[in-house]
Amino acid sequence: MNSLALINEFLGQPPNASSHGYQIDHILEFCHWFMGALFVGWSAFFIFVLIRFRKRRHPQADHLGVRSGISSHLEFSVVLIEAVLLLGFAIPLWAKRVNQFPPGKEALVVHVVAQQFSFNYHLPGPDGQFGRRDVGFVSNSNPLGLDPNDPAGKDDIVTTGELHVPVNRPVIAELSSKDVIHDFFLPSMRIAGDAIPGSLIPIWFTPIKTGTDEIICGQLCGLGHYGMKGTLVVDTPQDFQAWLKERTELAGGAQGAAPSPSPGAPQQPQNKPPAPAASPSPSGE
Ligand SMILES: [Cu+2]
Repeated sequence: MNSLALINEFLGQPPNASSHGYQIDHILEFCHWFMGALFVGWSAFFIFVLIRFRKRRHPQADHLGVRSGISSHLEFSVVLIEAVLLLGFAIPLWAKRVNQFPPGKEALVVHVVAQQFSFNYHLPGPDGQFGRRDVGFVSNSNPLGLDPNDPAGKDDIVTTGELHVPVNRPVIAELSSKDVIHDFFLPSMRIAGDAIPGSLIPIWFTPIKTGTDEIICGQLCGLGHYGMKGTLVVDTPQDFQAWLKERTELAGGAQGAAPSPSPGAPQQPQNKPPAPAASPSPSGE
């Protein structure tokens, strides 16, 4: 297998660090070797016919062409190998990635909100519940628009640039975007997913190695796209808990400092900018 794996190294793939990544690596390796064999085979055949059917030897064209069945057999084998790759490996692996999500209780769920040109991460904090978000609350100090009146959001953790996850535990990342289409790409986890405005797209992976890896944006999303990089830190469970605690304390401090609306005011969206009374909102907001 090591000589097969050479091709991934040659292509510049970072070492795999996720539980499913080896399957993707195998498909990549096999496809590249198979395409290499096809390239060499067809090139040899091309050179062979150039020499074999040169004009000096065959001044008259032969209108019957090839009479042996060898080319049909060859083409059938190529189709067969490709069908096995697609039906036997690629589609089942894809189905597993998009259908068989780990149960929410077992996994770490994180909201990934892309914007030009960074990724924001939203974790639920110790209570395990995500606070409500609303575009009306978005500001420089509140990039995700967390509702300051929602008690579930008080302990939420919001970070930019660096995402911490624990090792050997499934991570479900729910992708969304504030502006254009981005792509949350974790090369070492062998997973990527588009972040599309108006959509919530979940992806999942299980890190199997601690360490620091790169997060990049996989869609050309604007002039600053090249700089849309982040860091994925895979911690031991203890380190992850310590990080969570530290971030929760930081978040608590920040939330406490935020001005809260008067307690007697009517309940829900009093922080929203008032909509003009005459025009009903077409978005149904
Ligand atoms: Cu981007």
